[in-house]
Amino acid sequence: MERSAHQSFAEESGAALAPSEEATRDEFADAVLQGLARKPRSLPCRFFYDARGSELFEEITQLEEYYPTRVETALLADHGAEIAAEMGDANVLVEFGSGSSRKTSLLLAALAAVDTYIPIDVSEEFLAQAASWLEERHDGLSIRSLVADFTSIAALPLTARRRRKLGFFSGSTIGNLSHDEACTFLAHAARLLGRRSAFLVGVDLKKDPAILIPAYNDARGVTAAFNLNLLHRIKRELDAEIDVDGFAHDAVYDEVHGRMEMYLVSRKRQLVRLRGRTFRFADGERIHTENSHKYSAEEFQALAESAGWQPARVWIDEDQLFSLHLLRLA
Ligand code: SAH
Ligand code: AVI
Repeated sequence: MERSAHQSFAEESGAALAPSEEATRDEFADAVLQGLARKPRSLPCRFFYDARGSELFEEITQLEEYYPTRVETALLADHGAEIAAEMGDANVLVEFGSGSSRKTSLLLAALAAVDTYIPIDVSEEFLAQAASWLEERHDGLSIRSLVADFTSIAALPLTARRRRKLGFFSGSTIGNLSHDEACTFLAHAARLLGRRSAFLVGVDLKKDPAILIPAYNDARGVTAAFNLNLLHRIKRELDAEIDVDGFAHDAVYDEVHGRMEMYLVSRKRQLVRLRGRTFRFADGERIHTENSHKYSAEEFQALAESAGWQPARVWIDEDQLFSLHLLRLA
């Protein structure tokens, strides 16, 4: 694939570049066919984020029950000066899964030496909107958006080379990876960011399931709509035959793995047809759509160390809901 061509063009234009629509659709179709054929059935959570899915995620972040965004934003606002004291000479901010970049603005306000921002996200429309929103607020900031899967991106644009970089991975998106995937990702980010860099990672803490469950099953049904949008997307983009109303959202806490799990549950016996294949669902049969792992501060630090990072600081709110870790590379 023309990844390097995309990146060199990005280098010249600063535009957000994406693989062709066809390549993206084929990758989506392959993942859905494989995921529905598997038992138990599962779909990768990165496909939640089409334009509608990203909008619904933003709505989730405004919900009373969904504390992570509110608490992490407050941590960034309260500790900006301390973050700057640790990493204030960084010139390039590289964000993984940047979404709306609302939290980024707080970080940029604290980090005076940052002149280049590289947001990486699979949600193309959202990247473009976020870039114009940030451009209006941060004069002279150069933005190099990359439409890419952050787990497999090969290199950063040339403009980041030999400059001091701070990585940012907010929202506890790292919790959507398994422990092994998170370790592989952290090691991959260390290679991308390079020597003398640091990484600021937002991680949701383990807590009472009575707080977690409503956060993933809110009273207004926004999380349900976010989960079900994956089926709407499959129907819309892949021309699948699916009765979306024949599925329901479910969210449970798995104590053993320390994670929230989301499912789409078939409300009846039914068939789903896609690209010449038929999938038979029993009444009550589930499709697993997302894990959200929760970590104690010590568990996350041990994971980061096993990936080659040195834990430097951790900030936690007084209710012990969310943690913000600063990791360093020698
Ligand atoms: N960081 C933001 C957004 C979190 S939502 C915040 O804290 O509010 C997760 C974001 O990661 C979405 O914007 C989604 O499109 C993106 N994303 C999820 N999986 C991804 C992947 N594998 N590669 C790149 N972006 C991904
Ligand atoms: C993006 N990610 C960290 C969110 C989470 O909490 O796992 C996605 C989400 N799923 C349901 N609500 C929000």
